[in-house]
Amino acid sequence: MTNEQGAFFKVIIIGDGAVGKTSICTHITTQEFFADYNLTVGCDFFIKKIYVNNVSVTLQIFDVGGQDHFAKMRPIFADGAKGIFLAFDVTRRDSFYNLEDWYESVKDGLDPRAPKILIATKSDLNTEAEVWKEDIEALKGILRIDAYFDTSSLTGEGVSEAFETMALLLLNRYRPEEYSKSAQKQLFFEGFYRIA
Ligand SMILES: Nc1nc2c(ncn2[C@@H]2O[C@H](COP(=O)(O)OP(=O)(O)OP(=O)(O)O)[C@@H](O)[C@H]2O)c(=O)[nH]1
Ligand SMILES: [Mg+2]
Repeated sequence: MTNEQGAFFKVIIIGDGAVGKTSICTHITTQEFFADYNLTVGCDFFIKKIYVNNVSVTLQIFDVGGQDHFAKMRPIFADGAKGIFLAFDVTRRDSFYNLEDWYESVKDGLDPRAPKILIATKSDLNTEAEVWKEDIEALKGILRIDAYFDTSSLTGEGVSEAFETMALLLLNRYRPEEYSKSAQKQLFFEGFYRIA
């Protein structure tokens, strides 16, 4: 595995509407933050390149629209994903409890080795928190979560750490012949894409 070849992985981010999935993907790719809510129609995808120990890791992040209206499409977008972020809004307890159902709806399409990273969003609104440490510890056990991060797309807290950890876990879980970018013949540039 040479540095030039690099690694390429499809990952998905799931969670209820308005928890902040698109915001975190936007933050990791362009460092921007938008206060207005524009719901994701179907699915968007983002490309992010991260270096781990001098290996370039390209993440193709499928940002699945969380509104119920798009529920039927979830398994389609998850198909073949090599890693998963499960996102909940720390100020909305319902978004935390819904993650078990979310995971059920996509798990058949995931690679069985897929790293699972649990993400609490909106940590800048921590004074309004409705989800506590004990709840999070319990869910980590139930879903066999690999890593957990408190994040804010407004302040940037925890965002790069979450994506860097995903890249590291992916490199550790899969074999180079599976993730080699040239083997997958994928040509993408960093940024935002919309699936029509
Ligand atoms: N204060 C604060 N607001 C946030 C944060 N992240 C997202 N928001 C706001 O939450 C709202 C929803 O964010 P989105 O990123 O669009 O949510 P989403 O999960 O992509 O929603 P769907 O596309 O419908 O699934 C927007 O108004 C964002 O500005 C955060 O870290 N802090
Ligand atoms: Mg969205």
